[in-house]
Amino acid sequence: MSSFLGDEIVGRISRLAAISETSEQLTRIFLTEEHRAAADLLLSWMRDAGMHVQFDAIGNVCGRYEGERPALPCLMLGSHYDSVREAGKWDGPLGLITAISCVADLHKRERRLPFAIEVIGFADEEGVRFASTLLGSRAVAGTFDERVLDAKDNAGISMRDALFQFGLDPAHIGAAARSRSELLAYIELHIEQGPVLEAQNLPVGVVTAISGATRLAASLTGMAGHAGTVPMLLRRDALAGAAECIVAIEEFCRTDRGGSVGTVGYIHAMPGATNVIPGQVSFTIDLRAVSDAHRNLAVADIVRKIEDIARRRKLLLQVDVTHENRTVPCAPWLKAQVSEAITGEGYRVFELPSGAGHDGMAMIDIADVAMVFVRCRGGISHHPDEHVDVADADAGARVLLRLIENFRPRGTRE
Ligand code: HGY
Ligand code: MN
Ligand code: MN
Repeated sequence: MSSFLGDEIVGRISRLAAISETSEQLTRIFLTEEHRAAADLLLSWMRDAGMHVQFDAIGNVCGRYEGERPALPCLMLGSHYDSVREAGKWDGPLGLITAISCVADLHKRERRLPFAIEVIGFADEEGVRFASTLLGSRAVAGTFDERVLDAKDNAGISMRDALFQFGLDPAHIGAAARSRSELLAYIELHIEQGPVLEAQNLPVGVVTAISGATRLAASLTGMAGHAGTVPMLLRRDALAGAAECIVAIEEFCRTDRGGSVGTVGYIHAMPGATNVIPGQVSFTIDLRAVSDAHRNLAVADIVRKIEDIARRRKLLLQVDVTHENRTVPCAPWLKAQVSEAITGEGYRVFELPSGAGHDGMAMIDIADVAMVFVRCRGGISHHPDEHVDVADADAGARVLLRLIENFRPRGTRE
């Protein structure tokens, strides 16, 4: 089957994936050399697609393809180009590269629409380096919380200093903000990161809502000591306490009828020597649920559980919320246009929620949002085995291009 845009997209996915912290695995973190190199490549592709380009005040890449006349409001497309550690190469870049390829196709045909198109690559959706996420899209939405500039990475570098070292001035982040009047809508194509479309034997799906999430940073302080001389009953072992907390979080979520999911993705024990009882442990908690109300109840229950464990073990507990996002519904008027485009490409329309977070959770503050999901093999994501078949990449591109060319701003008569 001829691959309309799929081959170009797959080739670019691989080229971008080669820009990584290490050659063995894909890791591309906010405000690093890899961030800058990836931005340069993406900006070159945007230029080639006939867009005016900009690298904004927080490191997002932005391309604008003018409409029938200058200064028209835009349909904004995009996704993120940072990654988790040892990531797959499709999470983020598929939506961004597909949007660029769609604009390039319009440009090749010298097609201009009654609105502008802007494609934006967000610099930090995953929040790996500073534990706070959606930094690029929050800057665009004008909701960037300056307090996060004091957050420090694992090397103790603050975001403020990292921005300066990268060549950006934190004082200018406000310049990245856009207003609602400039945007007609925000639409993001993204891999599903789950197994549902594969089970439905469908290449694409319509997202109904983006699940909210709460991220917490916990630390337990006990008493370091000699591994050979301190009797077990006299220990205040912070790592054993953290282990009990982690099992309690898993047990809570596994038995929770409200369908919450809890993950401890990072843990650090100090001083970190084989023959020393850990005196200090820090770990993260990522908690999600099908509704915001249930997620908030689950967070409260889990914090109470780890408080009880800390008290019983005579450990000092500090737990802080580092990130919180409400569940964001996709706009019915936009979902209808996504469904039309899917039908137009000959596929059955299937709606599904997103368990993963996306930049639309920030962009909702300045535009209605919609998402197109593309099937990924085995639903695997945040893993090197993450994969999209070229035919599905092509299907996603054809649906997105049809959606763009038939897009009608809200309230437009049919
Ligand atoms: O964590 C998430 O759901 C997204 O991949 N940042
Ligand atoms: Mn991700
Ligand atoms: Mn993503």
